Parts: sequence; structure tokens; C-alpha cells
Amino acid sequence: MSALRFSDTISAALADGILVVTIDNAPVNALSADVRAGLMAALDHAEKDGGVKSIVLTGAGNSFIGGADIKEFGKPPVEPHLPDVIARIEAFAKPVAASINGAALGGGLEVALACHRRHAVPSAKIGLPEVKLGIVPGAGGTQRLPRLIGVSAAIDMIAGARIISASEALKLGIVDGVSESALLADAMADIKGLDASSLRRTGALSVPAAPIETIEKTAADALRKARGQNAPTEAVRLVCLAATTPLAEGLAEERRTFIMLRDSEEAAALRHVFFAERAAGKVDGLEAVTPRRIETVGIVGTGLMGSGIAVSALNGGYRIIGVEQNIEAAEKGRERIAGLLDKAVQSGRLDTAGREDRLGRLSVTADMQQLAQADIVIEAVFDDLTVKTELFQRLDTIIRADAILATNTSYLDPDVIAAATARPERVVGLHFFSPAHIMRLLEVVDCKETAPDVLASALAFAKRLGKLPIVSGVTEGFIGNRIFSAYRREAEYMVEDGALPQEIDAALEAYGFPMGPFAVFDMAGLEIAWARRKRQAATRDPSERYVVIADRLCEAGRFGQKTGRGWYAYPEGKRTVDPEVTGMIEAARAKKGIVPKRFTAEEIVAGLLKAMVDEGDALLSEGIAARASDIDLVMINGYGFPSSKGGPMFAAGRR
Ligand code: T1G
Repeated sequence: MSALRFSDTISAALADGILVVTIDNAPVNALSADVRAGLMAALDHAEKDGGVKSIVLTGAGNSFIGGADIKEFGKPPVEPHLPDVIARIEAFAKPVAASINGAALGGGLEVALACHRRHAVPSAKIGLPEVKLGIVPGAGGTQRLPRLIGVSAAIDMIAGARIISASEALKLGIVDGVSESALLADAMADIKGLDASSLRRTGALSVPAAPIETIEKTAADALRKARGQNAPTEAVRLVCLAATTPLAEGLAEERRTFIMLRDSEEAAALRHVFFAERAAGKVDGLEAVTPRRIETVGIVGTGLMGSGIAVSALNGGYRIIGVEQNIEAAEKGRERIAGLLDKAVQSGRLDTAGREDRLGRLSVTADMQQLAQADIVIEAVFDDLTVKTELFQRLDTIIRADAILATNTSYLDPDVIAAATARPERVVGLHFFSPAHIMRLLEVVDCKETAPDVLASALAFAKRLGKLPIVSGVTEGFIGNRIFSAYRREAEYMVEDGALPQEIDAALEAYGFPMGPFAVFDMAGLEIAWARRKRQAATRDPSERYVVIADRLCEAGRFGQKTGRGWYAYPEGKRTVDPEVTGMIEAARAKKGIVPKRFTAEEIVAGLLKAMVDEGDALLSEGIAARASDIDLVMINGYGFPSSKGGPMFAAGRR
């Protein structure tokens, strides 16, 4: 095969009249300016060279094309523009096939859709996830996909940013074949037989008809999940447009919408989150450290948190030993874990074979000696320092010298726990967020003595659990709860100064939080923070402003939703403003001689954002958080901060 090079990232080889064009732009073959120019040059060559009968496009590595180059979005566009490259492929006189050797996402799938034939490996990820970046497909996806699979399936994929497997893509008609072992050969064989005069050009197809009710239902489902974000709404509109509009007009409207959204605040925020997630969990110098091998996980305490952690670790493929104080409690733990797996089966997230496989890797016991087999032991027992410390001291005598000890504590000082053990260097914090088998966020606490390979092991473990690991230093509440405490303090200051809980909640919910702070406090229960405030009372700085209103609520037995009354009343479970609480607030203000002032929604959001950002800045200057984007990810994934605003640190920077 003679080798040809068309740009830094595009090469080709001619074999049997087929020009095999390879895109090699590590790490994911994103459609950079060099890739686009190289593809155009390859098409020029194929057009002129009579020896070229057809073309096969493929990728180097394990991506076909991972999409447009997101890093180019903030910069002035460079020709050739992707839609021009794609239009040329679709109109090409000679057959063009896509040999989808891996991820074909966004612009990557749009390139494939313009090809005349498509073959994929079974592991290929196929989708148009642009709405997750606050944009819509900008190179024909909303117009070509419905021509292949219909409006409803296209809405479901595009507005829902659903990435599908090669087998589903075959079923839907996106690809023409799935090749287990000879992808390129299969694609070449397929294209070889094609009659250039009757090529199936996707853009020339008409959109298959579908009942309007089906389309409306799919659209309503997609928009319900969108929770007010623009891109999914625009995606639905554009896909529906494809059914009634000539291709050229549809493409022009799609491009106009893409450019409008690409330059929006929401898209800038979601791009920030995309890159933040990829920077998270990276610790300078740790790349060279080899993590310890982890296959068997011990979990002491299989209550609410422990059972969630167990399911998460079972999902990661680990063997689990659940330990409780007695066999009855251990069996209860197994039932709790099995119950969570049953729910996953009922919701279609797991099949029965998967459930059996997981239960087959679970053992429960009251015999702590069983933990001698564990590579890591995670404690999820009552959040009391003595209980945890004594447990770790006992585990020191049971587990292997190279086994890791992880504490799931939320508020205790893991350095104190570690210092009480024989090998503090093997202690690390794994602060899971409840429910632990659902929440992606996992704060990995790098304690004073934690060895680098223990930290590397914890991060590798977190990734295999499918978690979003954020490294935190040791401070009360780590990153998330420390910022949440500042957020709560500021919200209570505002109430004492004149704002009402319902006004604050409404302002934050309008900003994009699913629930405002006072609704969250009532849901979590007021007694937890009350107990902590009472514990800290003796050492509290008398000069620090202190708001007693939450204490008054607790003294009146108003602990939140579970008692039917907290900051709100909950008649028939409905959150309702309670005049009794308003009276308690007014009395507290009067007692301090505070003349209440009015707060606008903007002032409320700005004040609470500032409280979070000031605490975030402190965490950065204290070295507790490694980067501002980590703080954004914690608040988005753990506390409901709207991702479309990018997180507190990003949002403050944009104001
Ligand atoms: N552009 C630029 N960089 C990208 C990128 C992209 N599209 N995708 C990944 N990277 C970087 C990423 O930042 C990281 O960098 C490295 O590649 C590995 O990523 C016109 C406009 C393809 C499934 O949304 O889903 O096309 O940290 O850790 O786990 O309509 O990357 O190493 O420096 O995620 O193997 C649409 C986004 C774009 C797909 C591979 N495409 N990417 O997963 O690696 S918009 C997407 C992914 C678009 C068109 C529109 C995943 C992956 P660093 P990674 P991975």
C-alpha cells in the first residue's frame, strides 16, 4: 500500500483502488483545523486520482472521531469549516465509507452520517451529546440523523445526549454493519461493491413519517429532563424542522442556532465543567506512582452509607466483604444491598444476570477476621471519633500490612484517626455522598500522613467505581461541607437581616438550584447541624455573629420534613410558609434590634455566591482544594449548584 500524507493528522494508503484515510489526532481524533484541512486535501486527491475508486475513513487509536475540537470554541473559526467538509463528503462522486473504530461523537458522528456506508466495532460509542456542552449539533446532526432513524429516535438521542452502542446503532439504522474482528476489511468489502451512480446520500433521504403523538411524547420527555436549559429545547425544534424543511434550509437554521448557543454563557459554563471533570483527580507527581492492587474490598458497617458503598464497589467489579457487629445485622446488610440491586433491575439499569454476578461477589459476616483477605477496608460506622479510632486500631491487628484503611467520615478529623493507628500512612479519607451508589461525587481526603501510593490507589479505586474523585486536604467538612456551612451561615444572616426563607429559596431556585437552602435544610433535618452547633458552643468565638433562629426551631421540635415542621410547615407533605416561623424570625430580629431590610433576588444570589466563593478562596489559599474548578465540581455534583452556571468559582468570575 502506498502511503500518502495530507496534513499533520491525516494520512492515507491506497489498497485495491480504495483510499484508506486515517485520522490521527491524539487523544480522541478531535476535528481540529488540521484534521479538517487534511480531509479536504485527501478528497482533492481522491477526486483527481483515477486509481482511487472509493474512500474509507477511519481513526487511529480507540476513537473514530471524538467530536469537534472543544478547545477551539473560544477562538475565531478557521476554514475549512466542518459543515463544508461534511457536505463535500456527502456529495462526493465516489463512494465514501466510515470505518468506526471507536467513539464517533458529535462532529465525529456527523462526519459518519455524511458517508455513504457506516461500519462500527462493537465497543464504539455513538452519539450527538452536544447539549451537554450547552450547544446543538452544528454540522448536520439534527438534519441527517432523523432522515436515518426518524424524528422520535433522533430527539431521544440528541436532546437527551444519549450515547448508544454499535448494536443499538445497527438496530436503529445508523450503521450498516458491526464488525467483531475485521472492521476495515468489512468496510472495504462493502464499499467495493457499491455503484457510484446510486449512492445513498443521507441528506437526500426524506424523514420517515411518525405519529405526531409519539413525537410530542418524546419531545416532552426530553424537555422535562432539560430543566430549563436552552440547548435541548433548540435540539427538539431543529429535529422536528428536518421533517418539514429542505436540507439546505434546515442546515442553515441549525448552523445559526449552533453559533448562537456556542457563544452563550450556558455553553461557556458547560465547557468549563467538561474540562474541569478531566482535570479533577489529577495530582502533580502522582502519575509516576503505581497504585496498589485492589480486588477485595472490606466494608465495616452496611447501613445506609455502607450498603450504598458496597453496591458502588460491586458495580466496579470488586469482591466485597461486608462486616457487622453480629450475624443478624450482617444479614440485614445483605438484604439492604440486595434491595438496592433489585431497584436497579426494576429501573432497567441492571439485568438479572448482573444482579446475580454482584451478589455472587458479596459475602457478609460478623467475623472481622475475614478482613485479612481485604486489599482495602472502608469504615462506614457511626460518625463518632472514639468508635472509628477503636475500629481502626482493631483492624490494624487483622488486615495485611499493605492493605489500605479508608474512613468515610464527613466531619471528624481523619488525621486524628490515622494518628491512633499503627500505620497512619495507609489511612485515607473516602467521603461518599448519600446515596453512595448513585452520587458520582467522592471526596478523596489526602491526610497528613497518607502515602502517595495510597492516594493513587484511592483515586484509581474511585475511577473504577465510576465516581468523580475530588482530592481534598484535611479541614472540617472538607471542601463541600465547609462551603455548604458558609452558604448556610450567610443564608441565616440574610434571614436575620430581613429576607424570608421562602424569598431566599425562590431566588436560588430561579437561579437554577433544584431546591433553595431552607428547603434543603428541612429535607436533611435540622437536628444534625443543631447537635454540631451545641458541640461547638463552648469553643465558639463570642465575637462571631450567631443566629439563634435555627436553634429556636429545634427547641420547638421543628426538625424539618420528618417532623412535619421546620423552616416550613408540611401539611400533606407540601412545603408551606408557616406564619409561626415568620413570627420567630421577627422576634429574633427585634431581640437584636435589627430593622429588617428588603433583599432583591439578585442581592440574595450575589450574597450567597459571595459566601461560597470567599470560602472557596480560603480553601485554595489553605491548600485544601487543588484548583478552583474542583470546587465548582463539588458544588455542582454534591449540592445542586446548576452546571449551566459552571459552579460558584466560575460564575463569580463571569459576573
Ligand atoms: N475536543 C477537545 N478535547 C477533547 C475532546 C474534544 N471533543 N474530547 C476529549 N478531549 C480531551 C479531554 O479534555 C482530555 O484531555 C482527553 O481528550 C481525553 O479525554 C460540530 C460542535 C471521546 C468518549 O462531547 O466524551 O462535536 O485531560 O478523559 O475517557 O456538532 O473524551 O487528557 O488534557 O474524556 O477516553 C462533541 C467529548 C463535541 C465528546 C473519550 N463531542 N469527549 O473518553 O478520554 S462538540 C463530545 C468525550 C461537537 C459538532 C459539535 C470523551 C471520549 P486531557 P477523556 P476518554
